[in-house]
Amino acid sequence: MRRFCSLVLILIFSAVFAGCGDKGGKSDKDLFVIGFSQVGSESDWRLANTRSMEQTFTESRGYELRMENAKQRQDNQLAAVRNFILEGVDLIIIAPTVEDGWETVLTEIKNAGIPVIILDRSVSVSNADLFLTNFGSDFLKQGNEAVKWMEDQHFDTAQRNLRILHLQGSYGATAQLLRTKALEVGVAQHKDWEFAAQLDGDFTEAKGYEVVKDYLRQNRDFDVLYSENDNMTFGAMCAFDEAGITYGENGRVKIITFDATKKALQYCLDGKIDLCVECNPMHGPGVEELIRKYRAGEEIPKHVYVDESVYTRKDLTKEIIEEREY
Ligand code: GZL
Repeated sequence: MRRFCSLVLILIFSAVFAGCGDKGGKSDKDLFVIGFSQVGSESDWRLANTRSMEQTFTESRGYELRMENAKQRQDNQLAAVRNFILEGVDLIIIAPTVEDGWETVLTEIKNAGIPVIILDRSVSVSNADLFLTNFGSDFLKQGNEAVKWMEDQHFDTAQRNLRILHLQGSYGATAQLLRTKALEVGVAQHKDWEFAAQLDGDFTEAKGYEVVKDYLRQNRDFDVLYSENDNMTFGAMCAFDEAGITYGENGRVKIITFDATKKALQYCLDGKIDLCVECNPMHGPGVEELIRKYRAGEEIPKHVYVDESVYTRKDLTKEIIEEREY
């Protein structure tokens, strides 16, 4: 009787999961199969990050990259990752939309015996053993670089405080949390700095334009735009243009932006943006090196930070911008 029940269960399981994940886990060409849950395609930075991963993990280099675009929704990521488990991929890479909500699914992946790399942003979990490594940027350092630049400008606050318009990225994303933390600590440490407003631009150009345009209907009284990514900055610049607000080196409002994509660097060279804080999206080669080390049984660090810099107009030339990968 027990054998009969086991046979029935196997038949039911096979029937239920037969349609799930139209790919088997193992590649039929003996490739190393990577399931990659990407945040979305919300910004130029993200497109460059996806391009770097796709250019690195190619079949000719022995990989099958299965990337799922979550369209900036964590529930899409959780579904994609659970499908990767069912497919039995060799490794999972997650670029998390937000930090919270990962404990359960990372435990499921661990129980399935599949290694996980957290890419770009971070996850907030009780046990760091739930992932191999977190490969990305030091976002707090990025924010602190911007605050230091503001300090070095020695803005004239004799008559009134320095007023900062803060355009924030997707709430709960590590890049937003830490770029915001750096600025909020900076404002707390400078009694002559204050927030004009903190607006949610969700890391997109459209939302950046929309929220700044709406803000400008009733408010014009600010001196600095601290924008947590280039695409929101581009949207804000468009709203400033429509409102007749000047900005950049010879304008009334100084602009700080994060990512330092080619388009932002060109605006910086043109004197339209004052500070570009680099956030390097070209993660592919560094992640592949970590995977090679892991597969060779070598120890890999829990956090790996990419090299990044900051740029003002005097640091840039047309040639430097043309040579950049993103
Ligand atoms: C930063 C990354 C952020 C970028 C934005 O590593 O998570 O998300 O700064 C992107 O452009 O949307």
